[in-house]
Amino acid sequence: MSQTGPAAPSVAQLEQVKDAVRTLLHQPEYDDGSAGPVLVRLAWHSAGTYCAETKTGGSNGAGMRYEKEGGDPANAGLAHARAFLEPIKEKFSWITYADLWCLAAVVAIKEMGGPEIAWQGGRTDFTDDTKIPPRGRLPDAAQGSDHLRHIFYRMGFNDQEIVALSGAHNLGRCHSDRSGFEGKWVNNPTRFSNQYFKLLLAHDWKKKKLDNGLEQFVYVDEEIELEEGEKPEELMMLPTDMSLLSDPAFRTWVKRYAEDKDLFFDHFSKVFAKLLELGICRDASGNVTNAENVEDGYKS
Ligand code: HIF
Repeated sequence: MSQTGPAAPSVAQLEQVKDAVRTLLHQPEYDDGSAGPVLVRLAWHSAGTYCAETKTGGSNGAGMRYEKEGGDPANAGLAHARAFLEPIKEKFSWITYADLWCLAAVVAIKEMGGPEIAWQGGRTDFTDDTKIPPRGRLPDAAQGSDHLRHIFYRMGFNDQEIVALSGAHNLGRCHSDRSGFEGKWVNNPTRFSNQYFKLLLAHDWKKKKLDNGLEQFVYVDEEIELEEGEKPEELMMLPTDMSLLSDPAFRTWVKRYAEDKDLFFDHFSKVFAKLLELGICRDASGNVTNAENVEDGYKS
């Protein structure tokens, strides 16, 4: 039997939460001064466990609150994002963690200069860890295009959508104590733009082996004039990022998004909205129908 979820919050209630997220984004002591990028990664990892065939995983449940999912090495560092949001959850206890994580990413992307992304609430939080899917569903950055297709086709995305999503690596950075990779993709990692695609195409990225044995790709702008004592800035790409260049079907979209920021924003907005809806079943009025009966598993 399917039931509808809790009553939808009013527009004013939602605005209060969005305002609170906007305020917390400013974190001068953290990374590049913004909580935005890690909040985007939190939302993506909450949704990116989805499997279209078995209808398991996805953004319902907020499973990362449990060790089974939160302790997955693929989610290393996301405790920071969850901690940033905790005071908001305390203040607005009516919103579920699952909704808050997705909404925070939508607010963050917009605040960082990105597009408006359609968002619908109604997700519920698991009350135990039994519905959490097995680990191993998130992508491994050390691999290539076959792996990307395997992971993202499982969620129901196509090649164009994979490339559009990838533009989110315009934001944030890699941390040696989280993924083991190091550095940021673009010079300004708290500004959403199509710079990631432009840089991918513009530079001759060189393979660099890190002390931990991982390989990433780097570019150092040697032309740039430096002040005394300043070190040239090194930008990075993951092996998975580089596979967007070497794979012809992916590369076509990299070029289009590098040339046309509006097209990228339009496609990104649609595909990120789709990502956040993974695993959420709604009736014709938009009410979530898998929210209250998660104990029975996902039913479409
Ligand atoms: Fe990421 N991603 N991602 N990612 N990601 C990292 C960081 C961010 C992959 C690997 C990594 C997407 C896809 C993929 C963000 C957003 C998105 C890191 C570094 C790795 C290794 C983590 C760390 O060390 O802190 C792989 C292999 C992906 C498949 C292509 C999405 C499209 C690009 C879906 C997406 O939205 C964001 C934002 C960050 C920055 C986090 C931060 O803390 O700054």
